Amino acid sequence: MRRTLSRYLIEEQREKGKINADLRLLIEVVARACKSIAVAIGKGAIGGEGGVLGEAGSDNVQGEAQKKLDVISNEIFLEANEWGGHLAGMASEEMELPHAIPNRYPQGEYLLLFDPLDGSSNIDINVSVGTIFSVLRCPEGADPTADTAFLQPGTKQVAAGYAVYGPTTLLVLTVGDGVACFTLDREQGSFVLTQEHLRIPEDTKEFAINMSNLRHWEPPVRRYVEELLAGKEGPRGKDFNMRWVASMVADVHRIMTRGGIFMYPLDAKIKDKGGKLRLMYEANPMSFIVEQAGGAASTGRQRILEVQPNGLHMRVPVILGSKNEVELVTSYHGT
Ligand code: AHM
Ligand code: MG
Repeated sequence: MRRTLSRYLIEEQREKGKINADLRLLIEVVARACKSIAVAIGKGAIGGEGGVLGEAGSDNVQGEAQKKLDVISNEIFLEANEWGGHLAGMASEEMELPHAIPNRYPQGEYLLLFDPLDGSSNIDINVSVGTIFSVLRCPEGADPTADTAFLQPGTKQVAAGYAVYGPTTLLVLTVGDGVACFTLDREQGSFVLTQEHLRIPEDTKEFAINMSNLRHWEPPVRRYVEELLAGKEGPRGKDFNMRWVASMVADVHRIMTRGGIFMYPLDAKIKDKGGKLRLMYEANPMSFIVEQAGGAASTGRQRILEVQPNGLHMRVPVILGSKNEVELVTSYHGT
């Protein structure tokens, strides 16, 4: 019998006691929102007035030009999640401030953080993009309309996941009980469990990094990558392969499938910002998933999940994937 996402979640609630009914509902609603985003993306140039591809003509809080689908995906997430009664508040990579749950709806105990459309530079060229989300509990007495309620380290996450909109739409999820992968059955409209207990091999021969930044990296990362590039003749004694999709979801999903190391380290160009990727919407949920699959995730100097956020849109260096490789890069940082 096919196990759908709904069935998986009911088992996590009823048989394993890992989640409660509200968190189950929250994840169901997030999955539904991902389905709607998949439909919108699938329409491409024939969606709506003038298609859904291209620029929206606005900038987000990060000062980045928004694509039409960034805006559409953000709206889908907000609308799907605000009325269910399971949330105290939401925060999005696309919005400067937390989104308050309108008074006309009941308030719940959870906080939902998301990057509605990650890798959006790939939309117009028809390459995989995704959605990343993270769930925290709203601290007792905290105001969910204020940043401070959300500023909790990644170790506090109660669930995290991502959807990849590729040749198939996948949802990869953890509720702190390992990682499961679901495939969207487009005819039935449901996510079907296709892999459970995902494990990332501890060793790998594949790495992912934007090599064009090599001259800007710090010495530890440069040393590590130069050793990989030296191949069989170098200190590692084996050849390494390189892949870079430039959609974090797609690059991380490859690592979830066959191992590897993904890096978006600090470099001289982005040093003032603290890194490229955002802690709350990208680094934390991905690190939770990777650790749940036996991998590791570090800034080079600290376990990502232990970073105390200092702002909703804080950025961090990200090094994650196969454990032995992440530990090696971290050791080069002298930690
Ligand atoms: P986005 O959230 O604005 O799409 O940016 C994040 C993306 C990641 O998905 C990806 O790993 C990285 O930016 C790619 O960066 P680069 O353009 O340097 O290759
Ligand atoms: Mg992103």
